[in-house]
Parts: sequence; structure tokens; C-alpha cells
Amino acid sequence: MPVYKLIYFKSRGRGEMIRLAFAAAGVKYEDCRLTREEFEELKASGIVPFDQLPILEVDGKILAKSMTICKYVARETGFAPTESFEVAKADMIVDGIDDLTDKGVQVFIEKDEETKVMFLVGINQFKQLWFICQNSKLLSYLQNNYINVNSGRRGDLKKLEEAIPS
Ligand SMILES: N[C@@H](CCC(=O)N[C@@H](CS)C(=O)NCC(=O)O)C(=O)O
Repeated sequence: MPVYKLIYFKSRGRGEMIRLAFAAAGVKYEDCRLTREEFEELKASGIVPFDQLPILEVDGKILAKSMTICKYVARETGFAPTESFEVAKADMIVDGIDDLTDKGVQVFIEKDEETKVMFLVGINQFKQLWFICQNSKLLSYLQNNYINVNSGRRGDLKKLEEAIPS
């Protein structure tokens, strides 16, 4: 098994899907979470493709782009399908998650509170979210494996689930 080092910020963001993929596969990896200053230093070293995180080091070799990394981890750990149409279906869900993440990032970086709320409402109405939840059972996976029952966040997810048309 190669030595994996995932480098991202001290947040879930675009790194979390990769952390979930490793967790689902039960594969050990170093979960390196940088501060903004540490990221600037790493960038200055010139090893960060696209000057963006996350990146994954695999035995010292570097891979960038969160969804590319997710798909790579899924292939390496036996979670990815191999039949052509099934691969395309998995890619379709990954692309949907990517679109959804872009919308989430919009909310995260928006400073104006009213615009933030507008973006949030937009996400709840976002068809991709419904599709992903229906097809990948993402929400139930998150609820069963990831959300701390005692943290109160389970309630948030429940609300989100109820907002999704069935
Ligand atoms: N499509 C890329 C987007 C990566 C991206 O935008 N990463 C942000 C953090 S979420 C970043 O590193 N931005 C550079 C910066 O903040 O200076 C991916 O999925 O990896």
C-alpha cells in the first residue's frame, strides 16, 4: 500500500470527500491540514499544481484536483466500478458533487449576509443535490458513518433531507 498524504486546509471544503473516501475504504493516510500561512509557504516551494488545494501525495508524487483525487482513491481501494456504463454513472455523480461544491464555496466566501442566504436557498432547490442524494445514498451514508449523533448536526441534515423532494 502506498504512503498517502492529503494536504488541505483546516476545514472540510474540497478535502472532505477525499477524507470520506479514505475512511469508507478503511485506508490509512496522513491528514495534513494547513493554515493559510503554511499554504503560502508550500505554494512558494513550487510543488502545488494550479496553486490550489487539496493535493494528494502518493509516495511523494503529487496529484491535484479534488474529484480526480477522489476517483483515484476509489479506483485504488476497489470502490470504483469497472464496467463502462457504471464508470460513466459514477463520473456523473462526481461531476454533480463538483457542481454542488462550487455552489457551497460561493456561500462560504460570500461576505454579504443577504446574498449568502440567497445562495443557500438556491442550493436547497438545486436539482443535483436531490439527484445525488437519491442515487448515491450520500445522506444516509453521512448520517450513519460520519455525523456525530451527539453533535446536533444530525438535525441539520434531517432538515436538509426534508427539503429535498422525493
Ligand atoms: N477544482 C479544484 C478547485 C480547488 C480550489 O479552488 N481550491 C481552493 C480551496 S477550496 C484553493 O486552494 N484556492 C487557492 C487559494 O485560496 O489561494 C478542485 O476541485 O480541487
